[in-house]
Amino acid sequence: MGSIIITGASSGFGRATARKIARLGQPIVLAARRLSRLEALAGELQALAPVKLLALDVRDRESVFEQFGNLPEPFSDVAVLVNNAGLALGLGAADEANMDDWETMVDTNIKGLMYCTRAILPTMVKNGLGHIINLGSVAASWPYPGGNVYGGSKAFVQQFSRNLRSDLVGKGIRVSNIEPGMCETEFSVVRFDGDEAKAGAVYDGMQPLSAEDIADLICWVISLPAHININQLEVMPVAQAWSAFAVDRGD
Ligand code: NDP
Ligand code: 8X3
Repeated sequence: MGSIIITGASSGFGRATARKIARLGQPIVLAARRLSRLEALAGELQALAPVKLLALDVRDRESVFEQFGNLPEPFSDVAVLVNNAGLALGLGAADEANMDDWETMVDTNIKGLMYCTRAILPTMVKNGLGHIINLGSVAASWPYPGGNVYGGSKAFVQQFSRNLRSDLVGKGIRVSNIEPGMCETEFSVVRFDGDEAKAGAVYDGMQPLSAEDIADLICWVISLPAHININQLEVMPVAQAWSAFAVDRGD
């Protein structure tokens, strides 16, 4: 029975997935920067499953390889990696965007996900068994004003997930890219730099997805028989859909 690593387990999808998956009793590794949050979560879960906490910034390549490479028993044989840590910063137009925000999104959503994947893959290949679950977004496929680098980073996740499948075919490893639309977590609070009112307004008068909805999907994807690979799963709340093209009529 291999272990399950969840990055970004201190909030939102990661925390909800940890809560749900702990019921399986498999060893769980919870990773995030805010260790106090992980400690509180471990307090809830350790009666259900062995839990290991990692204070980890996925942007720190050395730390990712060091911490993932030195997991003790019974956590070292990783069966599932949920690459969930990620964020959006800002919703401004590209010509006004903050370069630091752009770099943080690239470093976290692209490079961090790359490091975690590369650090764990050799174990999975050696075992001939594994499942990488990446958290993409509808923003990977559908542009919206202010989505610029965030959407670009999730487009990387989409294509990287597919290319991983190409590299890993025949090695017993599954790769799934879950692409949610609007979901009320701390995502918008982070995007709007802690402005709770602005974040709350995003979900005013509509029913967004919940973190538990996404956790259910992640657990379902993992639970499928080993010969089934969900490549990509795009999910939106019913209250969200696409809009017409913007057309500049010069007025
Ligand atoms: P939350 O803000 O609630 O959770 C994000 C998690 O990512 C936190 O646990 C945070 O932990 C962690 N994280 C952020 N930066 C780092 C870092 N450098 N190193 C380690 N962990 C980090 O958001 P969600 O749960 O909504 O988001 C989870 C994923 O889902 C993200 O990849 C997001 O892009 C994606 N997503 C979200 C959608 C939504 O509408 N909510 C829709 C589509 C995709 P800590 O700060 O403690 O490090
Ligand atoms: C988060 C969903 O629609 O804000 O990835 O881009 S959205």
